[in-house]
Amino acid sequence: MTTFPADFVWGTATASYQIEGAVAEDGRRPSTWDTFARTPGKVWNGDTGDVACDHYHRFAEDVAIMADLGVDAYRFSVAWPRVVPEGTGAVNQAGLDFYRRVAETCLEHGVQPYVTLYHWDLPQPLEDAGGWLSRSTAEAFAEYARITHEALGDVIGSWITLNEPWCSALLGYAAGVHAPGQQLGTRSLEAAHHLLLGHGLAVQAMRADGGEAPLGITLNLHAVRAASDSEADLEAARRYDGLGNRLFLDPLLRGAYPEDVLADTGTTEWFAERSDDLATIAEPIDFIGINYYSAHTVAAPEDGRFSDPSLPTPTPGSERVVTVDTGAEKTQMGWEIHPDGLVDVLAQVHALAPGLPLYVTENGSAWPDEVGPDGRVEDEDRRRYLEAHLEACREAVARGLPLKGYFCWSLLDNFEWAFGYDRRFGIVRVDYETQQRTVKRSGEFYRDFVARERG
Ligand code: GBH
Repeated sequence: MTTFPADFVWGTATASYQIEGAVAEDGRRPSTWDTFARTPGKVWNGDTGDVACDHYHRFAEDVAIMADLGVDAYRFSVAWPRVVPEGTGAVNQAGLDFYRRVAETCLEHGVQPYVTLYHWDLPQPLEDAGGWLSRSTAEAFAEYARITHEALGDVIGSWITLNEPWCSALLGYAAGVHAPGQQLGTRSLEAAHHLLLGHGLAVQAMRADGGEAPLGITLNLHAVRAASDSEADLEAARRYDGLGNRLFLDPLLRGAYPEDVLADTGTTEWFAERSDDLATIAEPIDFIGINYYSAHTVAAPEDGRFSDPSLPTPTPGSERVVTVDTGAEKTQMGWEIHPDGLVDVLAQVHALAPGLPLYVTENGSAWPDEVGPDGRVEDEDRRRYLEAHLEACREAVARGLPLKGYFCWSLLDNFEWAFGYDRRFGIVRVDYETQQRTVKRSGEFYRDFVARERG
């Protein structure tokens, strides 16, 4: 059996708005997610991130739990509205101090801090000025990245500019199920472009600031399979892969947008006018992070089964694609479980950028787990999902893919965006009444797996 390299990084991941709470403390100002969560009907049960896991006050306990689990690294995100509360302008030192405390506590426990600069909490004033539809947001992001890099460069092991720009652009500006909740169809691709430009400008700004820490970006990649070899189904798969993966991978790694996707969405001209940005977007990076949850089998709809192109869709230009239920087991999110899809997406990126180090920066699953009478959480479903995907990572390494690390999503149960607290992804249970943490069976499994692999 292949063993993981000795320097393979084992980690856990979280994101600021999902865990911190303390949304009005020490100078933090509202983000688009504060606004969205307060808008009736947007988040299940009216949940907000106001308190969440109270990590802002309990981070030391949470880092200690990671140390007990024996992980090497912690991927957390910095909240832009803590550091530059209005999006541009005045810097809030208290915000930077908080993340320094988190990072230093990690280092004291031998846990390497990996920072994501943007995990969806855009300062509200920037949204009011056009959000990611506006080019100036990209420039503001680069300035915030420079400030944060300058302040924390000595304690951060790796920097990730954006988390999942596909979600920010398509779920935020097309499907409208994430903040800012807009349904603008193909204009969401303009948001995608400004996110990618913001990434490139941020990489340039951080490079100019100096330092050795590797710089990268995290994408949520969709493993895509055609339901059959028919031309129509292969075409559906091309469209789904185009919007879900290549729209982001190609400009970042090849310096060019996929022409078929622009043609499908009628955006060729808009993008042509901005072709000068591609050199910035393709600024060389040191690694790419991949968030992987599921594989998607797609087909062309039969007559009469076209989705209505006027309805909001996360995949504008792919209205003529249906997702097929393969009968595979699903998690509580309804996402099919396909561990081999993880190997597929890693191979897809590797083919595009041979030699570029790869990290799985998120992977995990939601299940309706419960605390048993003995106080234990026997989350066998989550444990099995985790084990199967860790074995997929082993397979990727065995095939020679340059996979350097794995971060389990998530350390803690947390605010699961539009689903509020109703979905639990943690390997550590959070009781939202008492804020008590309980390591689940899956967490113990991860601890033992990592210990065994280290030898
Ligand atoms: C991640 O996004 C986020 O980074 C993280 O904050 C979040 O808590 C975590 O996942 C769990 O959701 O086509 O209906 O099968 C995940 C992005 C995008 C993954 C949609 C699943 C397919 C849904 N997700 N995707 S579906």
